[in-house]
Amino acid sequence: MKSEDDPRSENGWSRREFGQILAGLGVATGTAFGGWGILELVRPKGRATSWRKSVCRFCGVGCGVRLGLNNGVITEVRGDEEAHNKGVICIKGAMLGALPSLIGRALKPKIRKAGKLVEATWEEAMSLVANRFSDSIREFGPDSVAFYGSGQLYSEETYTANKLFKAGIGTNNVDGNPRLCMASAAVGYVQTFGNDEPPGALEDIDHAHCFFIIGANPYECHPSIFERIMQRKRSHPNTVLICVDPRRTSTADRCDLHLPLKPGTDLLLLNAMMHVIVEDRLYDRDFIDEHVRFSDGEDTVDFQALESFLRDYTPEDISPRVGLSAEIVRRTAHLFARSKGTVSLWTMGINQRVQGVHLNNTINSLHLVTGQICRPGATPLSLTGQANACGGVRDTGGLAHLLPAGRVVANEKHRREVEELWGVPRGTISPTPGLDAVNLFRAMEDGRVRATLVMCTNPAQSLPAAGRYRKAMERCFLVVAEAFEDSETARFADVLLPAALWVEKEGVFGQTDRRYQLVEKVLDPPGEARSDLEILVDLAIRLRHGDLITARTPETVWDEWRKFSETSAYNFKGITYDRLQKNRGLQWPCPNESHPGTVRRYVGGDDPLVSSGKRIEFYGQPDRRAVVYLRRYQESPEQTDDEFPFILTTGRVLEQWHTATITGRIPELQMASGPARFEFNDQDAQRMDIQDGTRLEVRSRYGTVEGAAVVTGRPRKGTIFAAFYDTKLLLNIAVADNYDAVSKQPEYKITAVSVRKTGGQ
Ligand SMILES: Nc1nc2c(c(=O)[nH]1)N[C@H]1C(S)=C(S)[C@@H](COP(=O)(O)OP(=O)(O)OC[C@H]3O[C@@H](n4cnc5c(=O)[nH]c(N)nc54)[C@H](O)[C@@H]3O)O[C@H]1N2
Ligand SMILES: Nc1nc2c(c(=O)[nH]1)N[C@H]1C(S)=C(S)[C@@H](COP(=O)(O)OP(=O)(O)OC[C@H]3O[C@@H](n4cnc5c(=O)[nH]c(N)nc54)[C@H](O)[C@@H]3O)O[C@H]1N2
Ligand code: SF4
Ligand SMILES: [Mo]
Repeated sequence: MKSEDDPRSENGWSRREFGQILAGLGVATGTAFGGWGILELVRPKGRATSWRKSVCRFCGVGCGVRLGLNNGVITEVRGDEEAHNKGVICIKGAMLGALPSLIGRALKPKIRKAGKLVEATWEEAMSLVANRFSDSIREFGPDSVAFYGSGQLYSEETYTANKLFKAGIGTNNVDGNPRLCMASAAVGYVQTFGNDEPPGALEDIDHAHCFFIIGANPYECHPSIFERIMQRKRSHPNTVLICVDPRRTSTADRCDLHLPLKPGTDLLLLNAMMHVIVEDRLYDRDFIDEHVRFSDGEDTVDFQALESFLRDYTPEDISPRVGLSAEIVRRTAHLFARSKGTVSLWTMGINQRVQGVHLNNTINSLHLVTGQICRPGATPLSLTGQANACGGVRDTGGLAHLLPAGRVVANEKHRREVEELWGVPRGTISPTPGLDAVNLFRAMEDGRVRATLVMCTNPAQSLPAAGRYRKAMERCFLVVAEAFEDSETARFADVLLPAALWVEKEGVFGQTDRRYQLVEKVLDPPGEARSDLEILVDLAIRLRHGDLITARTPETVWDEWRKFSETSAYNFKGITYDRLQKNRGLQWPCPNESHPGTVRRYVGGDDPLVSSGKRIEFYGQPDRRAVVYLRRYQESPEQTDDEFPFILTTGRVLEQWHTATITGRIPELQMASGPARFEFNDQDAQRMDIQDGTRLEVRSRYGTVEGAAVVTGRPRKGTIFAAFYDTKLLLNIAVADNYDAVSKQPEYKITAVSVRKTGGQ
């Protein structure tokens, strides 16, 4: 839909201008990161007369940017030298200035009448929404309605939605796209340390001697972090970069060691690394004695239990199953354990797996056993995906099983505490955890959930097994708050609410390393678009929960949430709007307004929550010890067979953001990425006589999609890769929806498929 011949992509650019842009992109995407700056020059719009600080709204790095303004238009975007990214931004960040003027914005509310979406007033639209929600709650109970949100909403917005649904309406059916993204990392941290969010920080990159990058492609997905890694490598050439990915990605190209393992076998590799660490005595006995407890998942066990558990994971035994030599496994374990500081970085190749939680546990464990933690340059640093998945959703508890600031629905004490903080009667919050993403859409299918507010996410394209859930959406009264009127999900809307985006509204983003930053309002929203917070407040009042939702502006909501955090390990009481206006972000814990924020958690002298006199204290656990779990490998349910001989793995490309509702309209980005294609290994391509452009039908147990091939030689043999941004391909129709039993995060990375040539190029 968003191809070069799509009028939306033109934006009045001449052929000659495209030529210039492409020349710029050749530099940008091909080689040096320095080249990215060139892109800032390709869209001259006149001179800036004033500058405002802001934050990129795309990935979880949360780069600081400076916006040049002239007459209500963003004329220039630059990386902010004073922010943590030290002026580095990627091409998506460089294109931020285009956002407010993109065509296709939703400008007026719309209501479905006789099958068609027709314009309506806000009053008509919101009273219809409130009536349908009220009717459903009255007739079928509070659990017949739901909120499906996003790691791209501001913290104030998710906090308000969570409070309205859990304490007002009385349902825990509050979930969102972070379930698809960060759930395994969050559960992994909680199980290991007793608290969510990373112990370390981006600053650790500047001190590391070894980077263990597993299931992540930061060159394309967290570019300014990858540039920071390369800066470390340039200044300290002995720094070792290891990449574990079944594809030779642009990240792997720049690493010293690439381990192209078979998709889905990482836990075999990690356990074998642990085996080598124990066998070769590379562990840190003192650190273990002081700070670590071992567990088999049920009971506390001793070090001998770990040793005997690891007998099944010798590098030689696992080698054929993982598809790596025993030698490279041993070498990796030695590099990891013996470096003066190892930073692990991982994202969706680990989280989006049926053993996502166990994989997260085991990465944390490798750091604990080797003592590669709680000192500069040594830390397990899970990279977050969206700009506000951490602060906005994990911290505010905007998921079906969570309550704010590390509390959980299933714990009665936690429910009582939250009820008290929110001033609602005991027993208001339902003791039943709500529906996670996949199960929420399954409940629409069979009519258990009858009305849903979808806000700032595009599930019709981003959910796995999307064909099934698109049908389910047809059966539900779907309210979609969206910035663009033609997103895939907008097609299923019964009511479409036009939303303000990014600097058209105000709010806080919380990124990867517990860093909160304020995005200030710089422009007015177009047409009749409103902020998501305004929409939620309006809904609350109409549903007669106005006395619960009394904070109604971003800053007052923030102040309420800030106070709420004070009684928890997520304490950020000291992070006020005033400070965030002056600063380029602050890291919590930050208990009072004179506290500078915490870079390294659990470290005495840095983290204010560590007991005085302690050098390191894992205070999240009752015995103050972090837990090393013995986690057995299990095969993915998606295995190849004669019918489905390939593994399809999925992900992203540098220039496109998720479902491309935004980036697909920016010609520079659209032209750079082109349409999404199925990437093949040379041997597979040769065997099947597949060339660049060969048309294919890719079929799985979930659905069939059609697209073109490209022979990049990057995926390992038997594996094909495709990105999910392209609405013409709608890849997720074919992607499996198996999920981790604990985190409920779907396994987007592993689907067994068949490949058939359909003829034509
Ligand atoms: N350009 C761009 N950047 C983004 C985004 C975007 O849409 N576009 N989205 C943001 C978001 S929300 C997220 S969550 C992150 C995602 O960031 P990443 O996780 O880095 O990106 P992905 O491409 O989803 O997947 C990463 C890698 O996992 C590999 N992989 C697949 N299966 C396996 C496996 O079994 N084991 C291992 N070890 N690796 C495997 C894939 O080959 C892929 O290279 O990116 C963020 N940044
Ligand atoms: N195959 C495959 N599928 C995947 C993944 C994968 O790796 N492989 N990764 C998964 C992951 S990690 C993620 S995070 C999801 C992301 O999936 P989605 O969240 O569905 O993707 P986005 O395109 O970011 O959708 C955000 C929507 O919000 C709209 N929007 C932007 N700003 C605002 C705003 O301020 N307010 C409102 N109301 N709307 C706004 C945008 O126009 C866009 O349509 O995809 C998941 N799907
Ligand atoms: S690295 Fe991420 S946050 Fe930084 S400019 Fe690029 S997309 Fe934006
Ligand atoms: Mo994500």
